[in-house]
Amino acid sequence: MSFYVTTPIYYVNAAPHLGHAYTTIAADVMARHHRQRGEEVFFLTGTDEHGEPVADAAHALGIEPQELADKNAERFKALAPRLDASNDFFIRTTDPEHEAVVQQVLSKVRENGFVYEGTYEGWYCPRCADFKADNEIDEGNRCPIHHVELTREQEDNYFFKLSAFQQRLEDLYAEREDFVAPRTRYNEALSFIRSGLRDVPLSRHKLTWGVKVPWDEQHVFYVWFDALLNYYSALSYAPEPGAPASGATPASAAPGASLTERMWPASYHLIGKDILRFHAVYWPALLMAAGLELPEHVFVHGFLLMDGEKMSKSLGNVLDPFAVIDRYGADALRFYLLRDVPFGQDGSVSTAAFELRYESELANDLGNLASRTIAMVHRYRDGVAAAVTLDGELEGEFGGLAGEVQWLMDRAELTGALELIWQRVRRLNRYVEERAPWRLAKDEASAQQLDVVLSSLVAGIRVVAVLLHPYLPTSTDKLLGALGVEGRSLALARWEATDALGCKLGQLEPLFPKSQ
Ligand code: ME8
Repeated sequence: MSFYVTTPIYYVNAAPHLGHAYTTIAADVMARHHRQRGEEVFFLTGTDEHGEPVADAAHALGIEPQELADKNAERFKALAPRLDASNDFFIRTTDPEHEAVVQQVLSKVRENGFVYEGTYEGWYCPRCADFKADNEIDEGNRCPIHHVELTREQEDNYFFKLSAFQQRLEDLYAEREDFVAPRTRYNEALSFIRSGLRDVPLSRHKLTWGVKVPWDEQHVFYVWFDALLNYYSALSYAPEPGAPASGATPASAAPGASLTERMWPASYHLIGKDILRFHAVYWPALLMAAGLELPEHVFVHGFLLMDGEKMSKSLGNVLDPFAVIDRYGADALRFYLLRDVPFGQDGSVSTAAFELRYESELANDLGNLASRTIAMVHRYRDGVAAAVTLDGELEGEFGGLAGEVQWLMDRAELTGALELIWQRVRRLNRYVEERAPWRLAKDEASAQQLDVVLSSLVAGIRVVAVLLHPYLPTSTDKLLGALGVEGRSLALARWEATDALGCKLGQLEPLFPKSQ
C-alpha cells in the first residue's frame, strides 16, 4: 500500500502565513496517519517560484526574481519543521530537475496534438496569475479575490486544447464521484466543465521568468502548467523517503521500483478553494493529454478568515504562524486549526478562539486527564497499572474507534475524526468523575475495582493518544512515553490490555502548560 499526499506549492512573492501553514498541517496529519497504518507514504510540499506574482514582487523590491525566490523559499522551507511537518521532500520549481520534466511532459502534450499557436485577449489578474472569465470580474473591473484592478492582456501564445477534454472530463466526474471533495466543490468544478471549456494559454510571450518552451525559447510556460507538474516531477528526483544520504531504498519499498512507479498517481492533493479550477479541471486534462494517470482525490478546504475576509498576504490581514508556535508550540496550532475550522469549510480564526481551545480542551480535557490519571497510578499503585480485564462499559466507545477514525481519514474528514476522538477524551473525563478512584482507594474491598478503573483509564488514554498522534505529535510522544508505549502503530489503538499494562509508568510533565 502506498499513500502520496501533496500541498499546493506556495508562491514565494511574500513570507508564509497561517493559510499556508494550514494546508501543510492537514497534509501532515494525513501522512502521519497513513504511516501509522504501515503504508509507504510520500508527503510533498514546496514553493512555486515562477510567474508574474513573483516577478512583480521582485521588481517592486528592485531585486531579481531568483533572489526573492531564494530568500522566501528558505522561509517556507523553515516553516515546515516548525509546524512539525514530516514532509519527505520540499520541491522548488526552479530546481533544474523539475524544469526538465516540465519541458519533457509539455513537449509530449504537444506531440499528442494538444498544443497550437494563437492570440489571447482577456482580463488578467497578476496576483492570481490567471485570466478571468466575464462572470468572475468584480465591480470596478477588479479581481474578486485580491481586489486589484485587472489588466487587459493581449499576446501571442501557445494554447492548450482544454476544449478537447470536455467529454472525457464529464465522464471522469460521472464515473468518479469522489474525485473532488467536498461535494459542493465537486459540483462547482462540474458546473464549470459543463458551462463549456475554452482553450487556455500554455505559454507567455511577455514574461521571461519561467521555464523556457523548448520548441520556442521566446516563450516561457504559463506558470500554472509549470506549477501543477511539480506533483509529478518531484517523484523523479526526490530521495527515497527516510533514506540515509546514500539514497538507499527503505525495506518497505518494492525493490528496484522508482518512486514514480510506486507512488504515482497521488492519493490526495489538498488545496484551498482558490485554486479549485486548476486542480479539478486543468490538471486532469493535462494529465490526460500527456497520457499520465490521474490522481485519486482532490480535497478542497476553505479559507481561514480574519475579520470576515480571506487571510492573504496581498490583503495584509495575516497571522504569523511562527509567533503562535513560539508561544504555544506547534501541537497547539495544529490542533486549533483542525478543530476550530471544519476542514472543507471557511472559518474565522482569532487569538481569543485559539486561547479558549488551548485552555479548555488541550490543557483541561486532555492535559489534566493524562496528568491526574498517571498521578493516581503512582499514588495508589506505585506506578503500575495492573494487567486486568478492562471495564466492559467503555468497550463500545473505544473498541471500534480506530476503525471509525480510519474511515473518516480515508475521506480527509480531519475535523470529523478529531471530534470523534475528542468525544472519547471527554468520556474518559466523565469516567474518572463517575468512578472516583480516590474514593475506591480508601476502601480495601474496592482494590480490584480500583485496578480495573485505573487500567481502563490508562488503556483509554493510550487509544486516544495513538489516534491523536498525527494531530499532536510532540505531546502524544511525551504521553505515550510516560505510558510506556513503544511504537505509534494504529494497532496500538485497540481496546485491550497491552504489554504496557503491568509496567511502571513514567512521570509526565504538564503537556499544555497554562500560558503566562
Ligand atoms: O496559489 N486560508 O500559491 P499561494 C486557507 N502557487 N488556506 C490558505 C489561505 C487562507 N486564508 N491562504 C493561502 C498558489 N492558503 C499557487 C499554487 S499548486 C500547483 C500552485 C493556502 O501561495 C491554500 O492551500 O497563493 C491555498 O490554496 C494556497 O495556500 C495558495 O497559496
